[in-house]
Amino acid sequence: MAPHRHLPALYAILDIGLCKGREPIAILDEFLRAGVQLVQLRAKDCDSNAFFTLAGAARESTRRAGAKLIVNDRLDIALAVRSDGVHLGQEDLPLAAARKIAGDRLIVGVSTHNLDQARRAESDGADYIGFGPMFTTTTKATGHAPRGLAMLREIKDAIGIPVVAIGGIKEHNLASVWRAGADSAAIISDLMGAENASRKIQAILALALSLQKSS
Ligand code: TZP
Ligand code: MG
Repeated sequence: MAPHRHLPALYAILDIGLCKGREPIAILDEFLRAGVQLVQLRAKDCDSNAFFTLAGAARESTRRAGAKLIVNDRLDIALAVRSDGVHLGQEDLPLAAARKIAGDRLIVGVSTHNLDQARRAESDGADYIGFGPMFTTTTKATGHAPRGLAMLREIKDAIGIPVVAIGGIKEHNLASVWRAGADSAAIISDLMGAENASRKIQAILALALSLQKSS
């Protein structure tokens, strides 16, 4: 994989709906200071204008930190702020259409929930897949039962592009997900709700290092 498409072991998601009155960019900066190398910006309840403004600020912070920024859902905003990538769900713009517009300028990730979707995402040219929900999560009503580690392993064995596991992943079960073959683990609530996010991130990155996961 081209170096600029490399995914670190921790895929942090900054969810604007979980900021609890805190300034989103201050949270992002704390993540980055603690060593996060890739952040997805997820803003389900923002209008386009607010999402664009936030994404622009997130772009500045991530660029300063030398970290990657992935914009969730919105290819237009990803392109407008020159993020590193965009993340698309099964109900978002189809991958082929996104590729036609973005060409090779963006990392394009696709959410998948089963083997068929994972294979299709790979053959349609995704740079990585999200796969989950791994475990029970209350952050998103996914409509899917937890997939578990055995299915993660099956997916990893079946495809060649990086797999980002997502859903219910926390500091305490993270190692199991990496050991089952996830190239990266996406975390929302365990980071957004952390009393001390810096300490949690540093512990997670130390764990990744001890398991020889790249960051
Ligand atoms: N997609 C599948 S599960 C999920 C998303 C966005 C939510 C993950 O959040 P958490 O808090 O890390 O379980
Ligand atoms: Mg989406």
